[in-house]
Amino acid sequence: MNKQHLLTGVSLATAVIAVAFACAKPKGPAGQLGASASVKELMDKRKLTEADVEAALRTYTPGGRADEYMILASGGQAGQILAIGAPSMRLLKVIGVFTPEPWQGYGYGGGGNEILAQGHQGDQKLGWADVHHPNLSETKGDYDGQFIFVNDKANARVAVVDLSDFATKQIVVNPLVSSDHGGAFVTPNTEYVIETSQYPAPLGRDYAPIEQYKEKYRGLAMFWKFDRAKGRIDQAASWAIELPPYTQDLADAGKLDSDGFAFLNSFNTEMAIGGTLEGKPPIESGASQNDMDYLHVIDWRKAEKLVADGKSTTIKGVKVISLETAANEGILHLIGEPKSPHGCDVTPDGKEIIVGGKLDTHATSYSFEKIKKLIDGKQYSGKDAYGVPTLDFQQSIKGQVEIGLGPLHTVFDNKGNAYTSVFIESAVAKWNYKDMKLLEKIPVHYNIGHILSAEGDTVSPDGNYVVAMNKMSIDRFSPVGPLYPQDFQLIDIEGPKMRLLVDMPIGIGEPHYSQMIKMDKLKTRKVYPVGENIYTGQKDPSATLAGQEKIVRSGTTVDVYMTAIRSHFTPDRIDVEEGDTINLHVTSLEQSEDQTHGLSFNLHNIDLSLEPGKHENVTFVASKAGVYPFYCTEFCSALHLEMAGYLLVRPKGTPPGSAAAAGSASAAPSGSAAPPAASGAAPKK
Ligand code: K7E
Ligand code: CUA
Repeated sequence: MNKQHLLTGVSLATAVIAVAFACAKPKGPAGQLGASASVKELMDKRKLTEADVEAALRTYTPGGRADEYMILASGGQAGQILAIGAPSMRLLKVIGVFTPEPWQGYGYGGGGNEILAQGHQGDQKLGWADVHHPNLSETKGDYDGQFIFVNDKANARVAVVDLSDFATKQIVVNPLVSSDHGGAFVTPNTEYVIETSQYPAPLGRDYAPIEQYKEKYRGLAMFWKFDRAKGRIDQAASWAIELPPYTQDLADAGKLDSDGFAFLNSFNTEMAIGGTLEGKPPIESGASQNDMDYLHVIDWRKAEKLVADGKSTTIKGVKVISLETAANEGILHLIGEPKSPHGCDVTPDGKEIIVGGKLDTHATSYSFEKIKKLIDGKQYSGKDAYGVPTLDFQQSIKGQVEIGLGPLHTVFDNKGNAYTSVFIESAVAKWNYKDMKLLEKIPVHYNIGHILSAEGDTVSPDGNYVVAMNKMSIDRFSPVGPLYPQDFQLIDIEGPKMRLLVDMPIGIGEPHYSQMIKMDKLKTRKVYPVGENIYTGQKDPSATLAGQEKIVRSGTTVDVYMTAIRSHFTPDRIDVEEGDTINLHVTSLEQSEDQTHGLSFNLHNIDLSLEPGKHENVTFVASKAGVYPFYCTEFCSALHLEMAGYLLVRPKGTPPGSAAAAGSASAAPSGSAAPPAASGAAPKK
């Protein structure tokens, strides 16, 4: 290593290391190396610089100590959400959201199947999603730690995850559009979860020839009404606004001064429709002709009132404010924005909207005050092709800052600084949005997409960390084949200079966005009350307590009321006939923290996770005669391997306990092979 650097480096690191050395004075037997020598030796051996050691001291979090923050990151194509501790950047959990997740028993027979089924579309049983933007629920513009919402760009869906148990409780399908992007953004009191479309298509998902793009294809802003008491989106109370077929992109909700408004940008106002084989320009270049696209300014409170007054039409069961009404009633205004815009981020005070253009070198700050004045005075610069009033760009902006090539997304600290991801340059640009000055740039590795900051989308960001979410990671990690992990880079922004602290590989998908919440805002449950159905939040009607276990047969239907507790299932034998339908109801009787059981059935694609108290219901058909072991899949106790049982499926027409069923010539004793608690042919309740 560079000894020169060690000797001459004058930095905080020196002090920090000196302290570390001092604190690590040896207490061991004489003859051992002094601690300072051994730390230096370690640094030599591991080729660590002072900066490395300082970064380690700032991020290392010993076991038993909680991280200060949690990052809730999009799982990208995995369709999940990742929970990551910060500053340690340790992965805590991958939450099953749109994609079945076997460890959590999500989508392998239990109640998670019903949640996933909410997201199916017609005959399409979707088994994945392209998750882009997780958004935490807010109260008065501050993360409240209760819920997180995410959108599925590929299939226009939004999911609700309850942060009291980190489980997905609802998936809603947008019946009007086929893809989304500007989502899932919440209004400051989570009145609405906003989801805006990406690729225009006929509303209601009907067919229209692409040649009728301008007449028939449309964009949309969906306002999903959130019922906080129920913890679910209320689909019947949700509504939408029809938008022109500009490819709407990111969105953000206004706050404080701009509360009641939503902002979304767009690209392809050229309305290019491709046709490369037909000799037309590809969408990519067709969509990049104009120097300006349109920032959409939506007055959602006004829109809400119009819907309440019945001034909407209904498409596929959703109340929709038509483009014409939106234009005429002052719901929607458009302002030019340069060039191929992507990010659209409202400042913590709600006074400005920052837009980054992928093919631009500026970040542009729009002044909400100016916009509001123009709207209130009806000072329009004109109208777009659909009759939507437009506002003059120069009169709407506060200014522009030259920050580098390919600015995308912007987050904020508590000192009036903005941090913009600069994609083409692979950098984070720090600039002050009060006096519009570029302050500093730091390289990141590589091709940064989104950026996140601690409590960054609230009215009061913390100002200590940002994370660069990089698309590429060449030379950053050990090779794992041609598909490289993405790279999260934690950056310390507390001091006058930004400092890169640590890289975290994300090996599950392309996370687009994430949010970072103070850990102490999360009020997480440790166990469920015995018998809770976590998908309804109620005690399940089939919850089974100790001593109530039974098997109830009614014709070809067999109801099994089962309990699980260290280290047995009761009953542990289920004797049925080929073709029988089994309704399995299983309750974990555990109430000790972290005492989870699993329940899997051989060859039936059933795998449940039974956290303490949890109840699950599974229905399946015993379609083929045979002997199917079931067992606990969590190593729960010393006798975990013994936590097992048998599903015995007799060939059709074979009476219970019949030795003939086994092909034996000898007579079998009569009687039932069902467990002692079986109650015969009692009708299903
Ligand atoms: Cu990848 Cu927000 Cu979908 Cu930008 S988006 S990077
Ligand atoms: Cu229960 Cu292993």
